[in-house]
Amino acid sequence: MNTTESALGRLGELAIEVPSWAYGNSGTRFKVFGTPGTPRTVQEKIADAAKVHELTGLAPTVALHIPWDKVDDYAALREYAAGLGVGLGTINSNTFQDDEYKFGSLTSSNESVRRRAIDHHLECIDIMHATGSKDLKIWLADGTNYPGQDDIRGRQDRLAESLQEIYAGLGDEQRLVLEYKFFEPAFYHTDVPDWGTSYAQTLALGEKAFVCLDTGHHAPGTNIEFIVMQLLRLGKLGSFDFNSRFYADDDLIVGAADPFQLFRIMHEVIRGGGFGKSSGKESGVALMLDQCHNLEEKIPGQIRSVLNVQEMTARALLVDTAALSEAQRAGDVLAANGIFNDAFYTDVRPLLAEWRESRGLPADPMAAYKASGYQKKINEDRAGGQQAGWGA
Ligand code: PSV
Ligand code: MN
Repeated sequence: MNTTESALGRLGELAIEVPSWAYGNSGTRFKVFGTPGTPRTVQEKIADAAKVHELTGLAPTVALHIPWDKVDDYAALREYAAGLGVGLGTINSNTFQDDEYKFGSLTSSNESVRRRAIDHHLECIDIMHATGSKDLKIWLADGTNYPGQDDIRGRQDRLAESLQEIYAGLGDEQRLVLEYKFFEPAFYHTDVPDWGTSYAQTLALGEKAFVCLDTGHHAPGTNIEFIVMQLLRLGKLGSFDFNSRFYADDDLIVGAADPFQLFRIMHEVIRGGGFGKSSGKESGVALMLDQCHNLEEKIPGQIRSVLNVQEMTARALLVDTAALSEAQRAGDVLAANGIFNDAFYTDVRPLLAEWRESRGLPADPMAAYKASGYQKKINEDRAGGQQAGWGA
């Protein structure tokens, strides 16, 4: 086995979680476009996600968003998903769409609003027991728009208290991941703006609490792979929300805007023990997509996304780490940079096509989807009813 083959051998460990909301309609605050074939129910979203997994072998689980994906019987939903060959993954809470949360949720100074937000999370944990989900993902829209609008320290203290109560409700195998975002919908301050705040809050909670890094939630120019390295070093990187951005939180296809950044991130993930299995144990870092397909078709948009992650993971696996360390130790700046870039510039697409075929998958999943007739079928079958939308 040559070095390329043995490095790429680890590719089988790659598993990417897809978000149910990527299959629904989405848009901007200006317009949400409807599209033929869009799911009307969570079952139809799961069926679309299962198609992505069937053609790529990369997306074995689907994340749900509550209440968007609320059903009466979660055990039945789990069985339905299993029947299609996928599992139910992360449960995302939602405290950003009810009028009550206008001034905050887990940080609110209004005790009944804060109670409502905590109870919503406890309900999410109950759902996780029925779905078999491991992670509760919390992203808060909490923040203020104007200096002086509220007591930012008091809000931080209430956040800590609320999180403690939610954390206490977790089962032994369950985890809480706290996502940070530096702006939007609040524009002056947000209550969990950065990895430092998420780290401090999750550290105070305990070993079942981790940070979620959404690649679209940083100021332009931020060195995201540095944050990845640091959180792995501290043992607090729980999950990713992958997407790409040109300007703000654009939620575009991961790897579309800056494949080199995705490569650099995957390099740190692999190096820091955040990839796949080491000594038979899962790394504990969940790779999830958090994207919206406003203009492009949604299912091929998701297929392209998981393939992009696979491609950059393959390139990152090809970094000659021994040669890189040697060049680094020797202080040979250009040699080290050259070794790093050699891996990035390697065209792994033919190898990946072979890799897929050897596993009974289509060599070209995008083409296989086009040829499958699935889109035509759902366009016809899903006439009528209320199409699922991002909800805003
Ligand atoms: C917020 O921008 C966010 O990244 C959170 O993960 C939400 O749950 C998700 O987007 C909704 O699309
Ligand atoms: Mn996110």
